[in-house]
Amino acid sequence: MDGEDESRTQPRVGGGERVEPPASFVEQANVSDPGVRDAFAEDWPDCWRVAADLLDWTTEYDAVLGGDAPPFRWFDGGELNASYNCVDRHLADRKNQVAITWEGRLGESRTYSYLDLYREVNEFAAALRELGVEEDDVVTLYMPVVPELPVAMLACARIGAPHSVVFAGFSADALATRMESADSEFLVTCDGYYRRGAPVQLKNKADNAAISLDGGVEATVVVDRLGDDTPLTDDEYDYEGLVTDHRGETVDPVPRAATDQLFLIHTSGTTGVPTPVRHTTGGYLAHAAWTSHAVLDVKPADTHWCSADIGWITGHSYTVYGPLALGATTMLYEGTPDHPEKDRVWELIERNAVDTFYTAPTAIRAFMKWGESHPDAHDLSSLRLLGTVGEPINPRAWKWYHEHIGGGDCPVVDTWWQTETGGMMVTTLPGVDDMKPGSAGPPLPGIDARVVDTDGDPVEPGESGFLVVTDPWPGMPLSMVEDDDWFGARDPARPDLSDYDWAYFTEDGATVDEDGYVTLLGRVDDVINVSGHRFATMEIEAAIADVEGVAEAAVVSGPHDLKGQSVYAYASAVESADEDALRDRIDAAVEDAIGPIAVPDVVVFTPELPKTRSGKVMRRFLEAVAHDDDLGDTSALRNPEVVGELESALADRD
Ligand code: 6R9
Repeated sequence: MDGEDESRTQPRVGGGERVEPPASFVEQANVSDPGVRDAFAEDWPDCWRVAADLLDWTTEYDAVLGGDAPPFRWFDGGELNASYNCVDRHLADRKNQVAITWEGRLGESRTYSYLDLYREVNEFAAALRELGVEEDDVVTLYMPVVPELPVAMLACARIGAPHSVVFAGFSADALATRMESADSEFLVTCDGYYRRGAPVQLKNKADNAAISLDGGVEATVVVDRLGDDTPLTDDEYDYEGLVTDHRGETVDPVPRAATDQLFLIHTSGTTGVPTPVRHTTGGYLAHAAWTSHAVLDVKPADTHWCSADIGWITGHSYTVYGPLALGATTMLYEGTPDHPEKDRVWELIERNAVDTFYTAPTAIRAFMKWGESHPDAHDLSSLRLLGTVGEPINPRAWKWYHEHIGGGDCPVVDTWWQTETGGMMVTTLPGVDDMKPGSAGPPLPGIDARVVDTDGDPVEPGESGFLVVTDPWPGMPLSMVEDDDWFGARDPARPDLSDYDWAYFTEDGATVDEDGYVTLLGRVDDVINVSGHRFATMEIEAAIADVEGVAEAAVVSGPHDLKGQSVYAYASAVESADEDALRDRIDAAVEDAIGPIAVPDVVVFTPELPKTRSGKVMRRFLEAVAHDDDLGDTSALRNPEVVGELESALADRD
């Protein structure tokens, strides 16, 4: 990779710096009209036609946006099928082009052309129907990143059955909670998968979840990933066997209303109870396709790699639905970035000549730590655009990514969005806007996102406030417009939005500069962002509080070089408890309740938690201790001596 740097850097007003997109990129960009923001603003909401135009509709919509109050109906009256849009319609032009290229953990690869994908999606859709899945039945997909996962998603979409993907790293309990919350009686899973080359069992977790479900599971389909003959009961089916039984069958894609549910996905709300977020067929798909086109600059001839697990929203929108709707090749990777070697990601980019790469700051920080010798050993010249998502990226990591991975001539898009938004909301357009390392950028055209103070008024440039979205957008979830409680008061630290006709508070803090570029400051609710994944502190606390020997527990976020934030748990033990044994039990309990990813990085034992006179745990102090920050005024505490004890407990640990 040569270091030729076409982009210039210059000081920016208000500090930081600006990086212009390289002219060679702008020339070929899907969206490069500098007037695009104004054009969208003048023609809102009809501007969103450009997104809908990327899709094929079986029935044209009557209005771009129906309803000026909830429930909003994007592309009202229109009908379409997501599986048709992601598969069938590409057959005419590119039936032999690779739709999915999969790189497995053991070094194996598999490719599916659009024709292969069409066949398997149809066959599996026929199988699901035979198992009794009807339109609007929710099918849970508890699977690692194997090609059968997008096949199952598209097969569900084909028959109008919403899918609910549950990340394979979640525990049996977490799976059961999500199946119950989604009222889902059908499950597709794997016997297991490989982690760092070693097999991990998954089916037994699914079995344990099924046992705890009141209604049980009507049918379970098992993908054979490990190759050991897992014994199956009468209501369990082998994936390969089902597909073979239905070989050559086709299933007509069911026309769905634009406002019909395409899928649901759970996210950690502040309350600690996983919240189902239900996305629509028309608005969501249009939003995912448009942002893949305008922000990731994906073209049909491209190989796009989004490194997120499909179990998270990022994988839904930018591994599966967006790139496939555009007819591109999407790459799936089952493994970890440092196995078998720390250059695995660069080797895969070189081998597959990846054009657009989308990953998370946590990964970039790890790459940086491992050093540039790993990317330098590979030819990364196929890359045209780089993206990040999931948490704020610090300017140093941004520049490292831009220089060492992009060779200085790939724009970097820092895309802010959420499970709730369905797709990107705040980011530069790579063919239009200058970039400012560390700042996500302006809201996308057609998106009204702003930073407001506690009164709901826009803040002055340079001041911080709350990020809110004050107009509906196509990728907004059904849950948001149907559930009045969605905006219910959850936190005293929230802005007053009563002056707006409608507004959504994102629970993120942010600042904005004089050019309208938004810099994210992190969550203002009790949600921890570990390696780009959301967990409510209450969810983890509940698991710890249940452990025998623990009297009381509180969880806050602490700093972490690589993961962004880490889970700090404070626990007071009952007198007789042995702390080492307790720590093991705490780890096991969190792993059982949620999964290994949420296990606390630090557990501090303390005789008591710091509390106000009214008995409320003072999280602010726990956070300050975790961050080694100044404690400020401790006079509100009933037991100020505890803070000193906590500090020395942490110091002993280091
Ligand atoms: C897509 C996704 C959403 C939360 C969000 C925010 C954080 C996401 C970010 C970012 C700063 C970015 N977040 N992208 N923070 N800069 N570019 O990650 O969805 O898992 O629901 O998380 O992630 O705090 O509120 P989700």
